[in-house]
Amino acid sequence: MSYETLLVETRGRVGLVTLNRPQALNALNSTVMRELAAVLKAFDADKEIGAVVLTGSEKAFAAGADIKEMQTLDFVDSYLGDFIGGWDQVAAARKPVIAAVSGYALGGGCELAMMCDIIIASETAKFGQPEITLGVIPGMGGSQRLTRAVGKAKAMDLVLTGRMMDATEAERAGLVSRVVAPEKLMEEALAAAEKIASFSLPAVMMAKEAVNRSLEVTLAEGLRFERRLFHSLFATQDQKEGMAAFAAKRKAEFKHR
Ligand code: CO8
Repeated sequence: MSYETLLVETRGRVGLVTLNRPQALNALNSTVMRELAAVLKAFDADKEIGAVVLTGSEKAFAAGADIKEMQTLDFVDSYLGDFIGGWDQVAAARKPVIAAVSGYALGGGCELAMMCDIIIASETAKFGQPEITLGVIPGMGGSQRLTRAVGKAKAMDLVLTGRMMDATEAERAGLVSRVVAPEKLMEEALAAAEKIASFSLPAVMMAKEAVNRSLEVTLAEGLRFERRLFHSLFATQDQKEGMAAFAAKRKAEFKHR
């Protein structure tokens, strides 16, 4: 399948998706987001894929929603047309998605990275929610996921001033999990994805589901959910294999991966 705005390839058990609108610094529009939802759905259904890496260009992961396409929208159009409705499908991916971020991740670009499960940043990465400078506010989680990731103080600072945060600050704040040299970004992200894809897929998917659940429910509910998933994994051959391999001091050969 070919895409207008994405480059899609596989590297072993890893799906690699590259945003490809260089003329607009990978600005996001409905075509990008529809194609992204479709490719992630296809990877979810593909038994040969265990994890996905989403990246942009060296200069920009994505510089936000496409301002030129948005500028003439009015309230009734955007409300009746459900503008950006369904753009959050990335967060519904069931397999892990790693955002490999180089350069600008602004507005919708930062929100897109936050819909992924892990953000690995190049030292050149710049994160921000500059919507306030355009007379609007974040529309796809910038006020919600960012606040959960970095806390109220820094989220308010970024959302109200529109300033950018560099990779060091983003790591310190807890938005990104690793910062690497620009030339190491893809190597690091692909290696992390390969590592994840080498494990038992049901365990990986349940681990993702459990961590995400913690953001939505009370601690007691979250702990109950985790315990059910934990117990259920003892019904898999991969649990037998993983623990037998440990006891025999050999590498596990997971069946469901
Ligand atoms: N939309 C459309 N075009 C863009 C965007 C954008 N967000 N960002 C950059 N471009 C275009 C520029 O217009 C320019 O095009 P052209 O060559 O035709 O003039 C080209 O990309 C290169 O950009 P610059 O010349 O501006 O490059 P610079 O290196 O000088 O500056 C910046 C880079 C700082 C990133 C600058 O381009 C910039 O400030 N961009 C806008 C950033 C922004 O405000 N983003 C937030 C947008 S609003 C938003 O995202 C709402 C989110 C709603 C939900 C989305 C869910 C996914």
